[in-house]
Amino acid sequence: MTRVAVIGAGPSGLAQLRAFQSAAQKGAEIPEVVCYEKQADWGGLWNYTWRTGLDEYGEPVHGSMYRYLWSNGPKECLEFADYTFEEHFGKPIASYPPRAVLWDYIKGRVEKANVRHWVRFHTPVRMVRFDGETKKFTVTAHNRLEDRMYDEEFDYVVVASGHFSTPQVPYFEGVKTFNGRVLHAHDFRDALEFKGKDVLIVGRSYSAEDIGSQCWKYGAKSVTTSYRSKPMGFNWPENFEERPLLTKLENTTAHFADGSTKEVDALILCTGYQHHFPFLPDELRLKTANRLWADHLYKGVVFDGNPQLFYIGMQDQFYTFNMFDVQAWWARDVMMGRIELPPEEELKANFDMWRAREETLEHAEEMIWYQGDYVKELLAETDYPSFDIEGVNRTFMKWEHHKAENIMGFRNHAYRSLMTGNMSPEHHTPWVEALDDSLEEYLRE
Ligand code: FAD
Ligand code: NA7
Repeated sequence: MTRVAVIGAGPSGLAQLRAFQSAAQKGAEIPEVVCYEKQADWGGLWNYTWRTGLDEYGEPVHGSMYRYLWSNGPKECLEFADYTFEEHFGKPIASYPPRAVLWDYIKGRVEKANVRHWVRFHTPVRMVRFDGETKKFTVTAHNRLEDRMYDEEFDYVVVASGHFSTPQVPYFEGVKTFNGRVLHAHDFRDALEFKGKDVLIVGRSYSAEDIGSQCWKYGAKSVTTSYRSKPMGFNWPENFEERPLLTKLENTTAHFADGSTKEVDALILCTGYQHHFPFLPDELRLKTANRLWADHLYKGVVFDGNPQLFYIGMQDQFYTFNMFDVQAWWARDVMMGRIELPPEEELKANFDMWRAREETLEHAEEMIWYQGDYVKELLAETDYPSFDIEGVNRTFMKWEHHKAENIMGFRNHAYRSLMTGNMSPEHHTPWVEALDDSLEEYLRE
């Protein structure tokens, strides 16, 4: 029997499990699927942990999410086409759910699909090897509950271990003797730690924007973000400002590229993450920057060095859950022989076409249409339920507009579901006043 190993049970890995289960549900004979997950539960980053550094077994902590995190984009843009929010919650809900609500939703679909027994929890994958003669992979995994390592053979491997967990940490002069707390976004957990403090953030992307906004919301005295390329340019509140790049620190004084200085209590490096796969040998390991068209992946999914190896969710993301779904459905169909991989030249030409277009992209709007077109291409080749991708793009456009209008108020808006056609209600409390991020509070009438 054909055997498939899935590494990771976050949204990408779970998309792969659901893809196979949905084929089985329709009567197809499916391969045996084994999913290895190093954490105690599924949901990937959405499964919050209070831990930082190393976990209870001494493994690097996967989680980068923090308390009070609310979706940074409309939920209507990530909705599963085969399992709507309305089906899960029994009613339409507001558009920017906190983490616990999204985690509940992700879990709901796979609980319904009844695939938990495919997952081996507490089991990090240590190594994957490929034998060119037998065309089989050997996966070495470590069962941490029994503290036992073992090998198993597979025909296909799907890497779904995420790429927002291993921080990219630049050095700044004087950081060694800075008299305040220094951390990377990966280790940020609770904004209340920074209440009353002057916080300095390096970075200008999602983490800088959201961690800065959170620190402000939970009472930081001031927030200063520092950019390398260009400012985010939102209409920030009065005690929130953007400055050019940090050049050095002297005790508690931060110096910036424009010659200005500021006294700060804490430094949070929101400087991004590395694609990090310590369990893969050189010839199978994906090496790419965080970009919309990742290096080495044909159709954004198949590893160019080995057509039995797939990667899900490795691109930079506007689209998330439903993009992972179409990728997983497509990979499934290759593994099940429903899609025949085109010849190498054709795959390469397809890759070059997407890469060339990626290199012309300048604005977020163009990037969103680009990723939407990519989702469309894969969707057309599988039986994943079709959905209105242009409608999703247009919802992203509204989101961009709402952010530009009011960065601390964009989450008060509501959008229409592209899956059910129903309008979502406005949330009962404006985001800046909503300090309790629990599922119960969010769903309260
Ligand atoms: P992950 O969620 O990272 O899951 C990977 C899984 O693989 C984990 O469970 C991990 O334990 C497991 N794993 C890793 N290594 C191994 C190993 N060696 N062996 C076994 N298991 C392993 N997206 C949105 O749509 N909306 C948001 O608001 C949003 N906010 C975000 C906020 C933060 C702070 C971050 C970091 C990301 C955010 N994202 C958001 C993007 C996020 O990447 C996706 O939503 C999603 O979690 C990606 O799913 P994934 O399965 O690819 O990766
Ligand atoms: P991103 O989106 O990869 O952004 C990384 C940011 O870090 C980006 O603004 C970079 O600046 C900045 N960066 C990286 N290296 C440096 C150095 N050396 N100096 C200054 N600035 C630097 O990561 P995020 O953590 O923001 O977002 C990741 C995910 O988390 C995302 O999908 C969200 O949904 C949540 P640049 O812009 O290149 O000038």
